[in-house]
Amino acid sequence: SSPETQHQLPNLEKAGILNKTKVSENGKKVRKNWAQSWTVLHGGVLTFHKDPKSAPSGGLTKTNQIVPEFTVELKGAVISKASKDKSSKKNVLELKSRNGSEFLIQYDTESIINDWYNIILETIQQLDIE
Ligand code: I3S
Repeated sequence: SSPETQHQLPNLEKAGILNKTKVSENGKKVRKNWAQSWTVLHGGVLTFHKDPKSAPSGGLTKTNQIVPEFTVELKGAVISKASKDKSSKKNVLELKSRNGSEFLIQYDTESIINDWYNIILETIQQLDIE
């Protein structure tokens, strides 16, 4: 197809360790469960993987290392810096998906959180203009 009709997925990609918790599902509040997560942004989708430490094997087997737990479609999502009442932790982002799921994302190193904030925001904006 011609370049005009090609729908490009955002080519923004990033992966790293973050702390995350779901805070709502289908618009309903759920109990926080903070855990470390190998987090991958690829093709406009953010995937949180299970904390290997939570696996029965303690993450010592290869198959338990990278198990997806939640995926968030960034099209139509909203990312913001969380207000103080959302968490007692520092450097917290709030990610709301179009289908009513809400996650908090946190990391003690501010620059790491800022990098994630910027790339998620940029991805959402790219998906908006498609
Ligand atoms: O927003 P909340 O309810 O104060 O969140 C805290 C609780 O989820 C707490 O666990 P319990 O559900 O057992 O009370 C967690 O240990 C805390 O980490 C949560 O608050 P922060 O401020 O860390 O997001």
